[in-house]
Amino acid sequence: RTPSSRTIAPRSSACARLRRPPGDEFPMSAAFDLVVVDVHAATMQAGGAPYGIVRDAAVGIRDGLIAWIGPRADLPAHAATRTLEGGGDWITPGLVDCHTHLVYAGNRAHEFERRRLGATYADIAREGGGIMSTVRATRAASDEALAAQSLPRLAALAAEGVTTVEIKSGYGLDTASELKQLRVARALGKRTGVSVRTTLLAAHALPPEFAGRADDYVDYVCRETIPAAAAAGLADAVDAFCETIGFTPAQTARVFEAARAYGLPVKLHADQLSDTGGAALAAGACGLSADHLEYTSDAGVAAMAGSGTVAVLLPGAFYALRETKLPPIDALRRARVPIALSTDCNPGTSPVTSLVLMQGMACTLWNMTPEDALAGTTVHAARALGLHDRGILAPGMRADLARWSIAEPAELSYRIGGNACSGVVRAGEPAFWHSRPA
Ligand code: DI6
Ligand code: FE
Repeated sequence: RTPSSRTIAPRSSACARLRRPPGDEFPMSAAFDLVVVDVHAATMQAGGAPYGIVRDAAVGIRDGLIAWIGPRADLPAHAATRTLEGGGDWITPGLVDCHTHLVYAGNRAHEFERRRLGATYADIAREGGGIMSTVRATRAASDEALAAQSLPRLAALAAEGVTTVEIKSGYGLDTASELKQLRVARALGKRTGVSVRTTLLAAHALPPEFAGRADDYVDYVCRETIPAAAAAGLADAVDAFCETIGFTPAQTARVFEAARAYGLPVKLHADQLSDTGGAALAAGACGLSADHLEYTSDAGVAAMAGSGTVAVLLPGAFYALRETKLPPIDALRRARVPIALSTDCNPGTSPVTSLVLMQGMACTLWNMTPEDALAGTTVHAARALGLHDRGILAPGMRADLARWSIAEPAELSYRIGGNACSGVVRAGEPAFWHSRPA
């Protein structure tokens, strides 16, 4: 066989289109914008080898999508405008960080230090610290200042293979400031090339203006903030903090109802510090995800089973809060609830900007397997955002992929620290691709 004779010009060439007989899909040849070779692929496709592994793989990319993936020996004869050599590294789907609060202003390191020196949360709250200090700083920041302070956090995630990030509001707690957070989140996505999904979390905490009037604040969120976010097209979903120190299940249900009225899907901070029935509430509302879940009961897990609601677990907050109650991982597994992992990047309880580290912590602290951990930052994390076009490497999916200088996929969960990410392609565009010393 003579590949060159079957090779056609790239699809972008008008000539190739004109010459192409109707219905002829050129099964023996193809045109790609980009081809990735000399890699092993953990495709995360289910039903085959662990991790969906394809050794000595090649990927053909066209129009921002994966057009072909398989063993390099089977790569169709093709024309490609560009080839990326992987140097024997591994590739995975681009990672998806599906629960972050990374757009905020200020810094709470001094509170961390004071607590280590003996101050209590109550002392710090009395002095106006804690979450309200972040709210004050975020309200006071201009769009530019907020973006400048938040950019390094997004950049750190992106440098470690994250190609999609969810970013919540929740440090504005008034309509204008909540919208400012969402606007900055979207702008950071444009600026960095990372795919950003925004979530309105106005029901995160009670702002000082509504002290003692939580129901009035929920009214305000439902009548003003949700409609304004929907009208501006700034929110992809709505979230709430359902907790004894947050909002009650009844208040949460009202937030969900308002979200539904505006066609916005919901997610929930559920059962993080106590069992308030949050997991069942989220599943009952057809939520995209229920997040945290340390205190979720068997009944909560049963409610999630078969609901399609993804369990998003957050090892960084578990660690930083010195939590000892493990999320019900075995029960979730038995109930076949998909489990995602995320950084929960926030200044109070999870100052984390490494999603890969969350994989390792989930394995070591919770006994998850490295394969489940990688599924948790790829395919299941995408589903937690309602995204079905990414999270696995397969034809038709967005060509979001991360390259890693590792010897096998388990190394992503095994290593603690360092950054093994050696390349990223986002929607078919190389963001970086390090050549390795020979
Ligand atoms: N759960 C948490 O642990 C954080 N928010 C939430 O919903 C706390 C956020 C903060 O302290 O800034
Ligand atoms: Fe959170």
